[in-house]
Amino acid sequence: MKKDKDNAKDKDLKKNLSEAEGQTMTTNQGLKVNDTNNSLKAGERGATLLEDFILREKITHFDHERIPERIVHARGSAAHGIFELYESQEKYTKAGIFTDTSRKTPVFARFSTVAGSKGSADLARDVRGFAVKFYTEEGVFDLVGNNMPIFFIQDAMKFPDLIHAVKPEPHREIPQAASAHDTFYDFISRTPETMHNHIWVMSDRAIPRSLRMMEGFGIHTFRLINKEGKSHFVKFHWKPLLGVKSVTWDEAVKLHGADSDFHRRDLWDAIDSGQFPEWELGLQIVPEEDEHKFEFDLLDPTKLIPEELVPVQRIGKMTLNRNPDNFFAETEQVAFHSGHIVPGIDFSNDPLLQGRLFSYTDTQLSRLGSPNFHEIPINRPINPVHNNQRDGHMRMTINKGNTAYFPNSMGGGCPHLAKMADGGFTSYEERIDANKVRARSESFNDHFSQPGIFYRSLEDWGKNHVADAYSFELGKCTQDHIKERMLWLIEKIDKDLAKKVADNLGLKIPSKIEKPVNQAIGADDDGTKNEPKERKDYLDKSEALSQTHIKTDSIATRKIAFLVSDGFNAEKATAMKEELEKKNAIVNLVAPHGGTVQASDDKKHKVDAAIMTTESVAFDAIYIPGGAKSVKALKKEAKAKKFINEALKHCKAIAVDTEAEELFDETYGKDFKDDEAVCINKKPADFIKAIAMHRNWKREDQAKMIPA
Ligand code: HDD
Repeated sequence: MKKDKDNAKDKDLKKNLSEAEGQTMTTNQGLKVNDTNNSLKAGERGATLLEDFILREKITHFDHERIPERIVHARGSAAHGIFELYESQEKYTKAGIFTDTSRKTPVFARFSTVAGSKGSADLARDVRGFAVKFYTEEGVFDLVGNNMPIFFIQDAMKFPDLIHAVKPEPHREIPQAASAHDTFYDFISRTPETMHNHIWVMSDRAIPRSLRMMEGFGIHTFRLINKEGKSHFVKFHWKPLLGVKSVTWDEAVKLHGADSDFHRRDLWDAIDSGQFPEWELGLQIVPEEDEHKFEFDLLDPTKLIPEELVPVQRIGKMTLNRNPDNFFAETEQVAFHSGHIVPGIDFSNDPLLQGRLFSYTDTQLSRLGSPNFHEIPINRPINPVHNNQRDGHMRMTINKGNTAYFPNSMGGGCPHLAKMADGGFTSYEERIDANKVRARSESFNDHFSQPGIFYRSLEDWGKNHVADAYSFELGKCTQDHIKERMLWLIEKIDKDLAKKVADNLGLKIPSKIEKPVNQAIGADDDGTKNEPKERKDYLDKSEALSQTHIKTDSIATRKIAFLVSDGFNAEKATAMKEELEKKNAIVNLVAPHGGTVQASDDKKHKVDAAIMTTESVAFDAIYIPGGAKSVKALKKEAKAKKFINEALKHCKAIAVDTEAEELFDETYGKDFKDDEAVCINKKPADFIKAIAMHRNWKREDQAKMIPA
């Protein structure tokens, strides 16, 4: 897909673009500068004069360059793109983006981790934020979701507690971007509603291979409102066309050091090379009259609607096709808000969503520093803004006229109000007749059934990874009573899982824990109203919850390391490269030294990475071409063997030419020659098939023994 020249947001942003090419340097006041290296001094050896306004301007601006990082989701990467609708959804909604198939709605999507600071590593075990700003003709619509379909808590009132528990412990600011510590588990073991989101975080979903290979979810139940004013409940889904793929925990840990910007780089490079990431937008629609037909409450954000019960209808596609021009101006200053909606979309009473509606504008006031943050180019809508809000810090708009109130006659009654028929927004008229109470519905009390469905839906390897993750995380905690409480809760989800984790921790699963189980709920009279219910297995499995439900044979953008040295077999390597590149994979020559390597055809080939500057975790697969001299040189490189051993351990595809087998035999490769994803002297097509598997998990039990 080509970049869309008519993208209205791109045009709008152009008004603020600044390019220095061919321009003279000036101060912020436009004064031409002829020396930016030396301050004004009394004599060449000082002292510096206070008069030096050029020095003062430069230093003052620098001193104030930083703004507070986001309180959560501080680490993020973003891109521009468009959303296109397949088919009108007017039956359900009057929103233009969901009814007008001729539109290409500009979007800006930001992906993030939750717990870490702005400079933390991309591969932290964490939920990923998945926030999309749609610049629609009727105003901005933000879908501020995550890569998991449920949330940790049921009421926004608990959000500060959750975040305080997961962030680094306050006395010594440790650990960074990690949930594996006492305060987090102290909190969640006393808050059983967290168990569903938590088991997702223990799964491979929390360590994606790429931001381009993860699903997105709006999480809450929202409403769609059609022209007749009829409401349907809706859940939003993003389905990645590249499938849902993850790395192993061992890779994640190694990537922290090898390339802590792994996801950011991957997103940037893919878009830069024209391999635009794509997601289909899916809707799960529930008619109002079916609100109470489920085993769970639609307003409870710790529950998903299994796709077996309500299928996801794919209604359109988002394509990210342009990298930002400036990280700070766009990715850092973008301000999302789940309360930014357009006519045709409305909220439900989900108590988590209701609280979010307050938080997002509020946080921008300290983060971006002014109620005028909507004027920042990345945040302003593409349609005109007119109202009587005025002034404030850093106001950009120059409002003309002498009226800033409504109603008025002196301003001709303008800006005038919009009738509903002309797109004026009115909230859905839901009837509410209730007592004012500070309480939680008992329909929110089931915390173990859906984590059970999720766990049972995983493949065996996925289940093993969950057990390993719980064992790692709890193993990092120091307090046994916290671990035991967690074991008691995990057993409510799945007995075998709890047993495995308990064995790894060297602890026993307690048969009972002190009451009340659920301390997250207020002290209601006898403390039992919101005690968690026993698990109910109303669904054994849901295929959509396993990573393999989105099938793809694509190897596009997969990175393949060719391990070579001088004298490598040019003919074979070139043939392999051509086939891989036809499928849009990326080939990198990795050699013992930088510069170039001379192949068997005497031609010089540019080395993409000297082996000491990279690691096998940065690649999806390895190919070792033959060439006696090259193989001999690689045999002397311990790092080349480490490369191969790690790729084997991480269950990746490896192709080896016959001539290179003697190198392979000096690694643990010798024990894996019959492996489905190890291609010894096979055709490129076989290797491509092996790469498309993403990982040969069947290898994992044996590969775990490799001490790499
Ligand atoms: Fe939130 C940022 C997603 C609950 C308060 N949130 C933020 C971002 C994402 C989410 C993706 C980063 C947006 C960006 O890229 O700039 N948050 C969620 C989801 C939630 C959720 C999916 C539950 C379903 N959040 C939530 C609650 C509260 C907040 C309950 C407070 C009551 N979230 C915030 C915030 C942030 C934020 C403090 C920090 C930076 C920002 O808003 O702009 O207001």
